[in-house]
Amino acid sequence: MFKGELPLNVEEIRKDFPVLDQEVNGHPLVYLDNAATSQRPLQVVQAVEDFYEKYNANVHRGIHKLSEESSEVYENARTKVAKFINARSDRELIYTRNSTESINLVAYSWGMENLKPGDEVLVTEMEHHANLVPWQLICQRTGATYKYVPIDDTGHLRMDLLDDLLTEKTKLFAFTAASNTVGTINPVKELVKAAHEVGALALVDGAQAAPHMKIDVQDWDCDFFAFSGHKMLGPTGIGFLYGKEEILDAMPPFLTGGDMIREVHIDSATWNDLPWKFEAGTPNIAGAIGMGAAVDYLQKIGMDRIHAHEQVLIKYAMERLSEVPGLTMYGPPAEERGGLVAFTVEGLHPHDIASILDAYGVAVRAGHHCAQPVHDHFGIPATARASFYLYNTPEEADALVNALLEARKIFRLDE
Ligand code: 7TS
Repeated sequence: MFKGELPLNVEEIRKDFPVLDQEVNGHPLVYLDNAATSQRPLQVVQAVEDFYEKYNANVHRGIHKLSEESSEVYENARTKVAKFINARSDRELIYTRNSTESINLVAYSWGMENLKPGDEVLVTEMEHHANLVPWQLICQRTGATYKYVPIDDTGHLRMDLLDDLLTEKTKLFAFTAASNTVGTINPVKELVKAAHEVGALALVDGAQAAPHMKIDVQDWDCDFFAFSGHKMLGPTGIGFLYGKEEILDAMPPFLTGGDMIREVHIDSATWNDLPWKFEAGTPNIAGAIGMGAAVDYLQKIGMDRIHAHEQVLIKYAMERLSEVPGLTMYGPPAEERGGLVAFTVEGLHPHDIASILDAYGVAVRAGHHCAQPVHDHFGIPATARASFYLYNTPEEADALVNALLEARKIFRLDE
């Protein structure tokens, strides 16, 4: 039983998340799949509803009341998100669909323009596929060499190899701030500095970091930062790319068409200012507006407190999980990771684990979590993963453990 104190008042917070208040298969829902996508509070749902109900109109277009209002709220949301990560200005914050699109934007726009044979792109073995496949492809197309920093068996990057891997040939170092599988929180500032020392740019995948900790892109000094709204209480289909203004300015457009232009003639076109240069076509207006409300919500609670809360939860969850016979957890100790843990149980396939947990109302993800190289490293095809967020409780970690003990019984592993 949990005896400590929780940094957050979960009872109050959960009132904003009615979706959590339901039964699944006759048990209270225990939602531990937050790394895949979070739930959204009423405030976010309301903001989206208000837009459609009261002032729906396209942005940056007609000079009429509704369009002016939607444009204003849409751009205010950008300001909120830009401030949330401490960008210097709104011009450095581009709306995309998700982290995947943000990374592809950099790969196609910056990569196709700047990479050539002899250049190197460095990634890491703990990346989500979204930060691997674009670089594999762009390296194939440009003739640049693709390299990676391996991880060790504790789920840390092999920092001892960094000096050899980062050279004057390296043009870009793309790495995650926090792993979605081993959970490791990487030393971002140190990695960015190492990239800059050899003249490379640093792209940070923030999909698993932005929802869970205070982000300061100026302090990190990263050149790009990609993150997704749907993992941080926002709607699906809205994501973000932060980039330093002078770098974004020098990059060619990614997608082209309406909105991203200044002037178009029948045989030529010029580009709009930042950030709109990278925002072709009608954007996800409702998504951006919902995200403004999500950022307000997160900031009201406080990112430091959210991080502290998850630290308490993951420490407790890992202690409890270690009581389950045959269970192996992958990655570093609780203090060095975000609020998620991937594990296997000897004799149980991760998919069987997930379906039995579901029978007890516990939602986890099973599979390779789009991080197959991490699983290759440990020589396993899949894991089950429990990922916590601000509305989770230690009692939910208990429910997870109890359901796992039931799974062992069902598969007669205790006989
Ligand atoms: N980078 C990391 C570290 C991620 O965890 C994810 C999504 C992405 C990038 C891609 O984000 P998207 O919003 O573009 O899809 N991770 C997961 C996950 O762990 N389970 O489902 C999605």
